[in-house]
Amino acid sequence: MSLDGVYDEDNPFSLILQGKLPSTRLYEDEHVLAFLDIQPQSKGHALVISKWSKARNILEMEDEALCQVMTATKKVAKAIRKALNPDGIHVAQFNGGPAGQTVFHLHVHIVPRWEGGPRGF
Ligand code: DGP
Repeated sequence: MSLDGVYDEDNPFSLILQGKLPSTRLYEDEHVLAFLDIQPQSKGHALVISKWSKARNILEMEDEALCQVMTATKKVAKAIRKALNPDGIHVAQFNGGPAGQTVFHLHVHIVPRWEGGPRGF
């Protein structure tokens, strides 16, 4: 899937927001949701999404939604640090299939990393 195209209301993260797919929720407010990744790269691997934006990637995302997602990302990363005490934290976001994106509802990965563990991505 390239950077062009239309938003698919049946993508997994849309289904989670519609309550049609379960998720392990870590944080939410009226604008964003953070939940655990089902294919974690490490313990505590979380994803942050907008609840209202239909942006597939960062190029499409409204500045307001992007600010909300990134502010929540910082909040969740801090909570993960407190809970799991990692030595580092990846914050990653992919745009388009050739860049590694597989779910086309913009999301930010928060991946805790430990000394001696895999670096991932
Ligand atoms: P990306 O490659 O950036 O598009 O990452 C998509 C991530 O989403 C990948 O790490 C696996 C995860 N994922 C895919 N489907 C689901 C799902 O239904 N639930 C949850 N919690 N995570 C999902």
